[in-house]
Amino acid sequence: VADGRPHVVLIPSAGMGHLVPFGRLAVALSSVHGCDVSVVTVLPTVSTAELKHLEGLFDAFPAIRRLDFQLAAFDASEFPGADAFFLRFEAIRRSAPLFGPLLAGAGASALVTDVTLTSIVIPVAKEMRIPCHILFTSSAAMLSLCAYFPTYLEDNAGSGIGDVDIPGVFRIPKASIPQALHDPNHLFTGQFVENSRSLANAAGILVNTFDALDLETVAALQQGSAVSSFPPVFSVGPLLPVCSPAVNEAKNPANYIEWLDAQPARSVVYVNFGSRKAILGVQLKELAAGLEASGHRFLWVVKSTVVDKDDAAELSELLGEGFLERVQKRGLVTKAWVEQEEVLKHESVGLFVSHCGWNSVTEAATSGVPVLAFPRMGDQRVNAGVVARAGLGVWVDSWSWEGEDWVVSGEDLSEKVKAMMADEVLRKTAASLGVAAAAAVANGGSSYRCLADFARLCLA
Ligand code: BUP
Repeated sequence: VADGRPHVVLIPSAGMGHLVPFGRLAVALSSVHGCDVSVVTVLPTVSTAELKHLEGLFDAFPAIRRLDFQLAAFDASEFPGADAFFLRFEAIRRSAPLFGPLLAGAGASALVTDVTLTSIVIPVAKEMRIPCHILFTSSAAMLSLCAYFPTYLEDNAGSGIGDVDIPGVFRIPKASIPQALHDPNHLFTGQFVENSRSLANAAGILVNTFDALDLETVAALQQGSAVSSFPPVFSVGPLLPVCSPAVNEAKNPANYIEWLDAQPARSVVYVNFGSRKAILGVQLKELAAGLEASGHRFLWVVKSTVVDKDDAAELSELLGEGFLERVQKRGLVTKAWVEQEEVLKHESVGLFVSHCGWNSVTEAATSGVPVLAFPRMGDQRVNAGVVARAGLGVWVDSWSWEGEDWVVSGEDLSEKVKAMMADEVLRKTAASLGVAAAAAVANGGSSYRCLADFARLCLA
């Protein structure tokens, strides 16, 4: 603690879904809640998007310090075919012995680590007597699954994964349990179970959510219904976008904001499945057919590779011959990064077709834009359940993955889009969630107070 200000060191892991909320937390703690903040940074990043995000953050907020972390040598050939982001989690985890010297040099008074690193950072923090908190970057529903999962495995040893009935929360159907967790030998499963077992040793858990989205689940965790002796849970969301041009990427060549400016209010369907996973060619073509058949205007961010650096395919090749020409008057398709918060806030946007990465869900809620949930992997089906329960959107849970070969037909997609664009009740419910989100983070709101309590705790 310097000059009465706590020094909070943030330890994010890989992928935009994890990095974005850490950046937002860094800004909120540093600019609003009187903390000195450092962010542990591993270079090179897995994706270009992460690198640009970090550069923009440090440029725009010089008060936030960058704490470079050199990974230990790591032989990825042990995990043939593994996802690049999971490999990075593992590389950071195996560099655990290097965290002690890094943190000692930094003079940290509190740590906030990503959940993917919990089991390796908490022991280091304990030895150094630094309180270690977690920023959980997904929904409280997913946190409850994470917390309860080790108990579930013990109670159901040898019988495989089925529906998971979380005491005091709700039943998460088998089909919504992240795919990797069905395979006990998966790299992610080992990391997940170890981290889950360590959650109880954290000083506190910050969740990027707010009462109108996740109140009952957070209450169940607080009351110890899901697991006993759970650490305090702070609902601090929605963590607000960092509004600085320096944090935004170089201008998208598609000039999408100018294009949105020219569209009527709430007439555009915005389609973006996140930064983390490629979409099969056959599904891309069905999506194209569905958007075309819906008759609505659309802005579509297409991603066809897992890591953005590898993405060289032409749009015309990906979406089928003649598609771009046929929709050119009412559709804008781009492979480049768009500033999603800016898009969602734009008054021409009336619907968000989303994979339900948790940041995307919180951004839609903040902007009061209805979501057509189209979850694909990981925590996304659990998050889609939150979207549907909170009334933020609609989830057709039969739109499921089947291995990697799932496909939703263009016809089904188009019918759903048409119905949702015409649904005034849904629009009003989503708008009311936007109002609730703004109230939660305003000075004195529930999430504002939780973050202030957390900052005070770091000072103690
Ligand atoms: Br793609 C894309 N613009 O074009 P999620 C993403 N984003 O601003 P993910 C853009 O990246 P996981 C783009 O606003 C959100 O803050 C988006 O996070 C931003 O999904 C973030 O929504 C993406 O959590 O991660 O990246 O698939 O699945 O790990 O949650």
